[in-house]
Amino acid sequence: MKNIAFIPKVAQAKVGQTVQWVNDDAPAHNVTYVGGPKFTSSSLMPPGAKFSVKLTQPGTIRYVCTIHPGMTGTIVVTK
Ligand SMILES: [Cu+2]
Repeated sequence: MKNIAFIPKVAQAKVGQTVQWVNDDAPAHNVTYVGGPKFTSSSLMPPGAKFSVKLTQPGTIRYVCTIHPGMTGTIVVTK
């Protein structure tokens, strides 16, 4: 997370991999599940906080930061 955005906005990953978000920004953010393969959303992440999710099934994950409108991200998970 940087400049009120998820970077990259769209990521590719494989089942079995773990994705990690790092808040490399000044404001706090969160990672909130919207759709696709289910994961448990993060709590509020202050600057420097890390959050990870293990990818267990294929599909297109959509998530947002609920604090900042337009701060959205996608992970395309393939086998
Ligand atoms: Cu945010």
